[in-house]
Amino acid sequence: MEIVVAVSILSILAATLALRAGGMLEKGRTGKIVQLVSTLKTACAAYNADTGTYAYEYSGYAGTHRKLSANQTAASWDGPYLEGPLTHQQNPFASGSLHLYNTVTANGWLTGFDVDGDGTEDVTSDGNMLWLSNVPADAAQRIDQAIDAGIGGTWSTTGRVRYSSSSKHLYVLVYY
Ligand SMILES: [Ca+2]
Ligand SMILES: [Ca+2]
Repeated sequence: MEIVVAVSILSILAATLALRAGGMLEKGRTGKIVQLVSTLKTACAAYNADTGTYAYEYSGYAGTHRKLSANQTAASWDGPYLEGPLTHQQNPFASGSLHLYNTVTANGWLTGFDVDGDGTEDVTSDGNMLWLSNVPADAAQRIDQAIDAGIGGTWSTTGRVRYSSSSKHLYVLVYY
């Protein structure tokens, strides 16, 4: 009888610890993306101040497609603006990828961002948009809460963070 009770308590403890570890892992992933957005915002602002244009940075591409991390020939370019290239591994979700675009409508995924949540899109062309694939809905919502706190409307369609539950794509307006 006592052994049964002890085993039950142990399995409850193990389950609790596993849950807590899962929660911490999830928080770590969310934090990594929020941190990446902050780093990219600083880099994009500096690039824009120097060149008057919006940078793009595609993970896994050659230097000509990595305006923030690879040397560019334009005289006004004064980077690198990132410590290293943007890499697929900076998307912490399994098999996920990511790119930074210089338009918020990249690949026709979006028509724009309703930054203030009033129902009208405010940024519809030029701007830096970070795209991430394979983002689970619960993680997307946590990232939204971290960046879009207090913005009205539906969390997945308003503010600087947008999410498509069908494609599992997360879109973050980094700089505009
Ligand atoms: Ca608006
Ligand atoms: Ca949002």
